[in-house]
Amino acid sequence: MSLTLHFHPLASYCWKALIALYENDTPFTPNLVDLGNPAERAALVKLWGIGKFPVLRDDARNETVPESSIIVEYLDRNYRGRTRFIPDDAGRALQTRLRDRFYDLYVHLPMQKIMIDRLRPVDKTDPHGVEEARAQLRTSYAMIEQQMARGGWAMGDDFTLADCAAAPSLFYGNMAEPFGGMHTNLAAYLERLKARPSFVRVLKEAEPYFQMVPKER
Ligand SMILES: N[C@@H](CCC(=O)N[C@@H](CS)C(=O)NCC(=O)O)C(=O)O
Repeated sequence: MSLTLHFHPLASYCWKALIALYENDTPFTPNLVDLGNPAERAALVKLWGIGKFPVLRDDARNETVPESSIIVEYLDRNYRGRTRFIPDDAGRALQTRLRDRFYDLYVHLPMQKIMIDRLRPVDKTDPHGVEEARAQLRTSYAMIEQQMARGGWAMGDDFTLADCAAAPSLFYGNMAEPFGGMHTNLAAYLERLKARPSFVRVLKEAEPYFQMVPKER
């Protein structure tokens, strides 16, 4: 088995890579990294100086691939399966990458901001930054609500990279800043994602760690 995923089962960006691997039953060796363990953190930093996961190591091709979107695209290119993450059509490929950027930058990052603030010492929290993140999430939710009026996946009929990005960001986003009753298309999209077998598996594997998710104070 040439692929190793360095990850943690609770980490939202790692879910993106796991969903892609599980979609196509791509064989890989999971390496659970405990960032609280200095040796394990140092080993991750050696692979990718930024020290964030997921990181995919491919011994067969002698490549180390960081960044969840790049990992999913790398799998699509080199370990292609029944689910294609980037459409062949150049225009649709660009739209797919745009939706992936949208979910990472305008849902995932503000969600992380809110969650990580909960871990800060009480005298070091950033209420203004958290309020900005909440406002960003509400703007993004309203846009997704319109996009998803047609049902289906982020790009329509086919499950793509954009859905790999949407699943973790919306799952945790709904915890950080709940959708509220008026976003029915958005809520229905998250339910479709949660019923997708690849994501069902990710959530099941994360379950033993869910008590580590930071709670609102
Ligand atoms: N842009 C990166 C973000 C990765 C990221 O933020 N990973 C988080 C876990 S979800 C992490 O490694 N956090 C640990 C840290 O920042 O020390 C990606 O798409 O992979």
